[in-house]
Formats: sequence, structure tokens, C-alpha cells
Amino acid sequence: MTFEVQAWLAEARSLIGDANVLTEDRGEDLSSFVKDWRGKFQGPVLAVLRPATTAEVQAIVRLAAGTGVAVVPQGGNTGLCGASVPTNTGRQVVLQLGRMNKLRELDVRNNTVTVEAGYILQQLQELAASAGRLFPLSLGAEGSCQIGGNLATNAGGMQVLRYGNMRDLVLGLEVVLPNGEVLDLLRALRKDNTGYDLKQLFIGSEGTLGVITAATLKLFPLPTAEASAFAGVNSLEDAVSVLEAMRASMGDRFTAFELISHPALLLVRRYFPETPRLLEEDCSWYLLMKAADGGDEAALNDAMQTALMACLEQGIICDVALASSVAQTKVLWDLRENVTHAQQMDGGNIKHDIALPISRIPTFVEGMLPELEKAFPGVRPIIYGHLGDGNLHFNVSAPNGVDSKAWQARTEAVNKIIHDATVALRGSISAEHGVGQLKREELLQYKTAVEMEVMHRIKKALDPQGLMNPGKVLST
Ligand code: FAD
Ligand code: 2HG
Ligand code: ZN
Repeated sequence: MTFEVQAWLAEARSLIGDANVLTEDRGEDLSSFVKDWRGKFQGPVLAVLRPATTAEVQAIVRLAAGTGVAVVPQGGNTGLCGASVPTNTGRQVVLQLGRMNKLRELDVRNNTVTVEAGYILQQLQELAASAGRLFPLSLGAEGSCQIGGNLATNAGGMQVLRYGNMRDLVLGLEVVLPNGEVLDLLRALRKDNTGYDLKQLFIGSEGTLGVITAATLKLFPLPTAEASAFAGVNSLEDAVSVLEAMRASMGDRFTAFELISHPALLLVRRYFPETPRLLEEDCSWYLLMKAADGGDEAALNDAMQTALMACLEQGIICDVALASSVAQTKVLWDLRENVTHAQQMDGGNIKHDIALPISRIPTFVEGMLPELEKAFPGVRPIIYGHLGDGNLHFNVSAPNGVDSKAWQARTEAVNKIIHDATVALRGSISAEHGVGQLKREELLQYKTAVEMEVMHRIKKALDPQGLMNPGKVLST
């Protein structure tokens, strides 16, 4: 059967409107849709399609399935594993969900909200706050990432410690399956044991099993008080002891526990020179902590201060600063979010998004630093991340004088050292960013044949033609 590109595009235009089928031959700039955030992955497309309703998504997916065209679902394109852009194989289209951005229902008494997949995360946080509720997912890309992308990557971020990751925040889902059927699982129930929990299959599947078009999400009481603190510690052992102590004293009020290494802090100061000095002394590691509750700010600050002073007295913290204004709080969290940007400005890095049992992190890092230095003299590990969840961004920047391209060529060797050691401790090579194209081949080394086979069977059952985001997570 011959494939007529122009006829296909004309059909797509008739389904979702001429202006919503973007193509290069009409002089439209597709670069922001076909290249990933890191600039590592890029592929050709027939078109970028921008449907506005579930029915339009369904019509496009049906057209694609009937004509052998692969569909790459895309949200804000902030993913870090090359999962949201086309690969170089076969005919592909990017299905950009940004126009599917409607609020379907806000049920304040049920503490739920139903939004379409293209809803921007930050706008959802704002919507919830305006109704006196909290939507707790919070991450550096929240100004542009979309709920569909957050679901498809099972995003984590800063408050997993208290509220869990995206998987834990979902009650219902609407999905267009690879054959164009609509799977309506949009239920706003906290208890529902009527068979397999199908929605969980799509969460974290990186667009390989279907297109998420809407979701019902949990809301929480909006805290009336927040307290943030920045502390220096001399070792990761001490950092883990601080976590234990703070959770014991603050309980569920403790919402975030982030780690920043001294080299990571220096990098932020270099590229964001306005970052103030927060502590008197330099320390090896820093902790950024947050607590929140429904009481008054002074009481929460007192509780946080008492807990931190106890840590100081025990000698597990060397210095600490408690934010005393909204502006100071912003300085602390900007510092944390700027690590990624500082690394990007510094010439890129080899990223690792690993998860380990928290208790094993100190030994892991202490063993890994000399091993990396031995293998790559002068190497610059930039370690930070969500220590409270056992999730480290163990990013590795090039030794000074080694250019970025030459360093990227060492990716496999660097990965092997870090990932072998991670998996030896029954850790994971992706805590929150996913697999995409970046870790697709590595997955084969670290998962059992049985686990891979079950994933392939699920993929085949839902997408027998292999047209839904091919080449991501799985090789076929
Ligand atoms: P995209 O990048 O567009 O897509 C990601 C994946 O989801 C792709 O596989 C895509 O095909 C699929 N997808 C998108 N929409 C749909 C849909 N509607 N249906 C089916 N599949 C879909 N991640 C974290 O977990 N924690 C962090 O703290 C964090 N911080 C970040 C900070 C920065 C500065 C940046 C750039 C990224 C960060 N990320 C983080 C990674 C990224 O923001 C998240 O993975 C986010 O969830 C991706 O959302 P997105 O809308 O940009 O998705
Ligand atoms: C973060 O926690 C993000 O800041 C990005 O997950 C991590 O850039 C990274 O490697
Ligand atoms: Zn992260």
C-alpha cells in the first residue's frame, strides 16, 4: 500500500483543523517539538498535531493506527530521557496535548479535581490554592510541564516524602488506547476494588501504552503555615540521622528533605551569582527542608527550630538557617531548582537519577566517589536530589579541560560504574525521570528476563502494531 504524505496530512487537517497540523513545508518551526529539553535527542516528523478534545485525539490515533503512522504523545517536552520526541525510525507524528487544557470538574468537598492532560502543573497548583486546597506535586519544570506528562513519567519532585509521587495522587484516568478506543476510568473514588487497577498501568508508561487525555487527582488541605530551613552537615551519615530526627519530631508536617552537595552549591553560585551565602561555614553537604501544616506560622517555626536545635546539639548539623520571610524561602528553593540549570550552563553532564534504600546511601556515595575519580581523574560529581525519598541525582560533569562532547562519549563507561553499584544494592537506575530512549538498552542489563518479557506482553496486548511512542522504554 503506498503512503501519500499530503493525503495523510489533508485527512489529519480535516479531523482537527488546518491550523492544528504543523508541518515544516509550510514554513512552521517545529524545533521546539522535535528536540528534547536537553538537546540530546531529535527526530523527523510528518507533522506536529495539536488536538483539542478527546474525540480529536481518538480520531487522530485511529487514522494513525489505520495507516501505520507512529504517535509520540508530548506534553511540555521537559522530560529528561528523550521520551517525548520522535526517533529516527519510521513515520512518526508528535501529538502535542497542550490544547487539551480544560478543567472538567473541581469537587472541593470530595477533594478532587478532574483536568485534561494538557493542563500545566503550576496552573493546577494555583487553581487548587484558589479553592483552599493543595495539589502537592512540585518540581522545577512546573511552569511548563503538563499533567499528562507528569502522569506518563510518574513524576516525583520535592514533596514525595509527604504526599507520594504522581502515582499516589491519581484516582481516575481517561486514555485513548493505541487502536483508538477510549478507556474511561475517570472515577473520583478513594476505594474501588472492582478488578485490576488499570489506570496504574498507564502511569509511568511514558506514552507507550496510550494517550492520557484526562485525570482525576487528589487534593489536600492547603497549609496555612510553612517553614523552610537550610542546614549544613559534615557527612551523609549525619544527613540521614537528621532526616530520622526531623521526621520523628515533625511527623507528617515534614514535607521535603532535599540534599545539595558542596560542589553543586558552588556551581549554582557561579552561574547565579545573586545566590546569597546562607551559612557562616562551608560544609560538605547541605539539606533543604520544609514543613507545613494548618496551624499558625509562629508555632510551626518554633517546632522546626526546636527540632533543628536538637540536631545541632547532637552534632549532626554544623550550621543552620531558618527562612524568616517569603523572600528568604524563595531564595532557598530557587537555589535548589537552579542546580539543573547551572549544570546545563556549565556544559552538560552525564545524568543519573538513582534510587537506593536511604540507609545505604552514605556507604554508596563514599565508595563511588573514589571509584569515579580513579576511572576518570579530575571528574566532577554534582550530587543532589531528593534524599528524603532515597533518590539521588548523581550527575557527573566533565573533568576541567575535557569538552562536553568528549565527555558525553564516556557515558556508557560512567553509567556502568554507577548503575552496576546501584543495582547491586537492589536500587533503581531511574527513580523519577523514566527510561525513554536514554536508558532503554541499559534496562535490558538490569531487569530480569521475566520482568522484560511481562512488559513486552503488556505492550503487545495493548499496542500490537507498536505504533505508540516506539523506541521508548522498550526497544520495539
Ligand atoms: P513530556 O516531556 O512532554 O513527556 C514525557 C513523557 O510523557 C514522554 O514519554 C511522553 O510521550 C509522555 N507523555 C506526555 N504527555 C502524555 C499524554 N498526555 N499521554 C501519554 N503520554 C504522555 N521530573 C521529576 O520527576 N522530578 C523533578 O524534580 C523534576 N525536575 C525537573 C526540573 C527541570 C528543570 C526539568 C527540565 C525537568 C524536570 N523533571 C523532573 C523532568 C520532567 O519535568 C518531568 O518528567 C515531567 O513530568 C514531564 O512532563 P512534560 O509534560 O514535560 O512531559
Ligand atoms: C531535580 O530534582 C530534577 O532537580 C532534575 O529531577 C535533575 O537535572 C537533573 O538531573
Ligand atoms: Zn529530581
